[in-house]
Amino acid sequence: MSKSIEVKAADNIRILSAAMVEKAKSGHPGGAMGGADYIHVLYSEFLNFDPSDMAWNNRDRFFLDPGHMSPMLYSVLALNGFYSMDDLANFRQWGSVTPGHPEVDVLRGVENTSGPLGQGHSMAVGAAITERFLSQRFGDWMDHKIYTFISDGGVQEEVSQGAGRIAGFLGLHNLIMFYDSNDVQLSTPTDAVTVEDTAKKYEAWGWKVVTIVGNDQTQIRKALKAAQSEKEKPTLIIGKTIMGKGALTKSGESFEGQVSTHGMPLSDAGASFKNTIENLGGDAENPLMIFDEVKALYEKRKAELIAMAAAKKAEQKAWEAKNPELTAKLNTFFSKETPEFDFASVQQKDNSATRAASSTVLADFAGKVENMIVASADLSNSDKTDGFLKKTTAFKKGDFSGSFLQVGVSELTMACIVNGMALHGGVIPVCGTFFVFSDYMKPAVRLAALMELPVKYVWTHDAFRVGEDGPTHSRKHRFD
Ligand SMILES: Cc1ncc(C[n+]2csc(CCOP(=O)(O)OP(=O)(O)O)c2C)c(N)n1
Ligand SMILES: [Mg+2]
Repeated sequence: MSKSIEVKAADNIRILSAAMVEKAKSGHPGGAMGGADYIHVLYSEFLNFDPSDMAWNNRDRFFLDPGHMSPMLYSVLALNGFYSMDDLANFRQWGSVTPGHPEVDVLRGVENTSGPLGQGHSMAVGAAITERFLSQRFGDWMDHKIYTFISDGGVQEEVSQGAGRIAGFLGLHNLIMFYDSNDVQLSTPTDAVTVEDTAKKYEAWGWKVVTIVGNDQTQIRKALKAAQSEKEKPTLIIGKTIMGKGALTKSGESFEGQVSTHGMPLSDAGASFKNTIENLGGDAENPLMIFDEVKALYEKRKAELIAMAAAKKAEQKAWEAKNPELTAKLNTFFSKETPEFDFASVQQKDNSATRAASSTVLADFAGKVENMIVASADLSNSDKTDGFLKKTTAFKKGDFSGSFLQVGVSELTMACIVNGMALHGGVIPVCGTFFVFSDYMKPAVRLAALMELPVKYVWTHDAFRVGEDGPTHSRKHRFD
C-alpha cells in the first residue's frame, strides 16, 4: 500500500529530525520522531497564523515545553519555509539560527525559549489568560487558540501542578495541550518512576481529557476538532506515541521505544541511521530534503493561511472603523510603550514601609494603566499588591474583566505565567511575593532574562528587621 501524503509529511519531519541530530553528532531524535504526526496535523490543518506577517497579534500561539524536541519544531517550520536545509544542517552550531534548544524567535515561528522542562506549557497558561483578558475587552473577533506540547518530563515537573490547577480553575477553553506520552524519558522508561494516572489528575483539576493513539492522524484530527469547539475547559490530548518511530537496527529490526534514542544520534543509540531513513522513505546520503508533495501540501496551506489571516484582518478593520477609541487603546496595549504616568502626583505618606509605598503606586496604576495585570501567590495582602486588587477584581472562570490573578501558593507557576503573558503581548505583567520566595521563582526569572521579557517583580519583606517570622521573611535567613 502506498503511503498517504499525510504520513509522508510526518515521515519527512522524522527524517529531518533524525538527520539534523546525526549531522550535529548530538541532540534528541527519539521524542521528535514520535511527536511528528501531531505537529504535522497541527501545523497543516489547525494552527492559524499569517506566514506573511509572523508577528500578527491575533495569531494562534504554539508553546513547546520539551525544548530538546527542537528538531521536530525546526523541521515543521522548515516545511513552512522559515528554516532552510542549511539552517537544519547547522543545528546546534555556534551562531546558527537552530540552537539545540529553541530560543524565542517569533519571526521564524518560535514563540518561547524552552529546555527547562515544565516552563513552556506554564507559559502557555499565561498566554491563554492574556487572550481571554484581551478578548473580554475588545471582542471575540480577536479570539485565538493557545496550543502547547508537553512531554513526560514536563508532566513530572512540579510546576505542571500549578499550571494545571490554574488553567482548570479559570476554565481556559482556549488552551489545548498535547501530551506526547511515549512512556520513555531520559534515563528510564516512565514506569520506573511513576504509576500516576495523568488523565485523572488533569480531570481532577477541571480539564477535559482525551486519550488517543498519538501517531494516528485521524485520531489527532478528531481530538483537535473537539478541543477547538470546547467552551468550558482546557483540553489535554494524551497522545500515546512511539519513541523513535520508524527506527530500525542494522539487521532491519524495529528499534522503536528505546530510551537510548532520547538524547543521542540514532547511530550512537544502537539503531542504523541508513536503514531508518530508508524505512521512512528518505535518502540516507542526502536526508535533509523536503519531498515534493509535502512541499506542495505546505505551500497550499500557506496560501490558505494568508487568505484566512487577510479575512480576519478585514474583520478587524471593520471593527476599528466602528470603534476608534477602543482601537486607540488596543494599539497602546500592544505598543510596548509605558503609558504616560505622572509619578509626581502619587501621594506617599512619610516614613511608610516600601511595600506600603509600592501599594500606593500600584493603586494609582489601577484604572490608569489599563493593560497591567497584577498577580500574587497568595500574599496579596502582605506583599501589598492588594493596593491594586482593591480597585479591580480577580480573574475567575468566564470573567476576565478584572486585572488581578490570584495564583495560589505557587511562585514558580506564577513566574512562568507572567512570562507567557509578556510573550503573548498586549499586557504589562507584574507579580508579587516575599523576596525570600523569589528563590522558588528563579528558573523562570532566568528565562525571563534570557528572553528579555519586560516582567515586573514585586518582592517584599526583604529587610533584616522583619525577623519575627524567621525563614519565611527575613533576608538574613536567606543569605546565612
Ligand atoms: C527542569 C529540567 N530538568 C531536567 C532536564 C533534562 N532533561 C531533558 S529531557 C529530560 C526527560 C525527557 O523525558 P521526556 O520529556 O519524556 O522526553 P522524551 O525522552 O520522550 O523525548 C530530562 C530529564 C531538563 N531539560 N529540564
Ligand atoms: Mg517521553
